[in-house]
Amino acid sequence: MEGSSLYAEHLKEQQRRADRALELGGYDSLLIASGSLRYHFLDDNPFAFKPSPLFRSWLPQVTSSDCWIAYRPGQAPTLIYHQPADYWHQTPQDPQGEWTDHFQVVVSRRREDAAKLLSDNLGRCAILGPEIAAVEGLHPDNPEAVLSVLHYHRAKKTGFELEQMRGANRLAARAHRAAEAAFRAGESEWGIHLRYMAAAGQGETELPYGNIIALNEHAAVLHYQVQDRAVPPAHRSFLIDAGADQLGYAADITRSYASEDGPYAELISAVEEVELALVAMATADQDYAQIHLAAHQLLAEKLRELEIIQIDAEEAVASGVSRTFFPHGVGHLIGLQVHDVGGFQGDESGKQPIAKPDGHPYLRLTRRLQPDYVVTIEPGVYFIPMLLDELRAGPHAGAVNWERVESLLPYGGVRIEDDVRVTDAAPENLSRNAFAEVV
Ligand SMILES: [Mn+2]
Repeated sequence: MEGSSLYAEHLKEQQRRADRALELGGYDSLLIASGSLRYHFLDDNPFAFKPSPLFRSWLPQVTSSDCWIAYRPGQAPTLIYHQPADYWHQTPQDPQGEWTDHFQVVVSRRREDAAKLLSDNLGRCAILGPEIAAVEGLHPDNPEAVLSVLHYHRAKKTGFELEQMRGANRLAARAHRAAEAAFRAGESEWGIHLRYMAAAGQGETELPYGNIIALNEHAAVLHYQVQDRAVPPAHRSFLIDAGADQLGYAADITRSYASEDGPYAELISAVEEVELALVAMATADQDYAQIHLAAHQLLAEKLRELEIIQIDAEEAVASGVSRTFFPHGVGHLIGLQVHDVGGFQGDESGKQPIAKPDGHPYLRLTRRLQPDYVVTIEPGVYFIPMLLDELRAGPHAGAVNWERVESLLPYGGVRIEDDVRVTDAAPENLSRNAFAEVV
């Protein structure tokens, strides 16, 4: 069965990475907590539980709290599987599935018992997990030397991980289609949000991040987190940044739609052209920070062509004017976390961080790309009143065609984002492939 061999290979790779991390950190063994429930203040309702990404990288199939993976190089890993005696909640099912062939499974009924159930001598042990997972005898210490190695190598996805990410993109693409239809049908942000979740088959606590469902001016709010219940008087523009999850792996996709032809629709086409050019740059050995700087240059050229600015692209980039319209990074690593770890690590030691380019504080990735890294590419152009006011009050006010900007303010902005796998040749566009499949 192909799926089974993919997981087995994936697990072997996690073990190789752990071997390396333990060697460099000077440890004999590794313990990884899935985590524990957190409660609202003065309340007995827990927050939605998300297993630690470190735990998920070994066992994405197990999503319950208070589990522990124990691993000593050369031996099969052990799973302390927390299955409490509890008639108030649905308890985790008995261990089943392919992964049980690869772990020695020990069931625990009380979270406090985890240390006692670890019969093996673990020697000097690095314990990874959130503080809240601590029980007697097991206190996470998260040694930096170990984490750095694991975080660095997470950028490169295994075949198993790529399969999950392709699947997550298919789920998201199907839901994006449903959301676009809801926009065209004149629904509210809330209504579009519900259609999205229904089509993805995922609720708010299952999606990898909060949906950004922005109509009209709201598209200028980069992480717009409201879903307005009211149907707006007009549907001019729609920006949707929404993903999906498959076994803990995220998709992160953004699309922008115009309700009619005109300058805003032209802007969408321009940003899409830029986005595709940037995606094509995502090849092996490419310095990702250069893709970000190229985004500024290419977007500034479009701003000039569309008569939004009235200075040359080079000048717009050098003076910082382009940052008023494109004030975020061009993308990030993606995997078990939407903004995956290790974006600035120059090597596995974590001691050689790669600085962001001056003046670009929001870039999340500065590494040189390698095959099987998965990154997002997400240029955008926005009309953000706060940033426009600053520009207008400063020395570069004359760079902008303010009449044009005023006419575009009611549309908010445009962002287009795909998830892209780097290869030795042309990149694999997970998002566009998914949209092509779900037509
Ligand atoms: Mn993103």
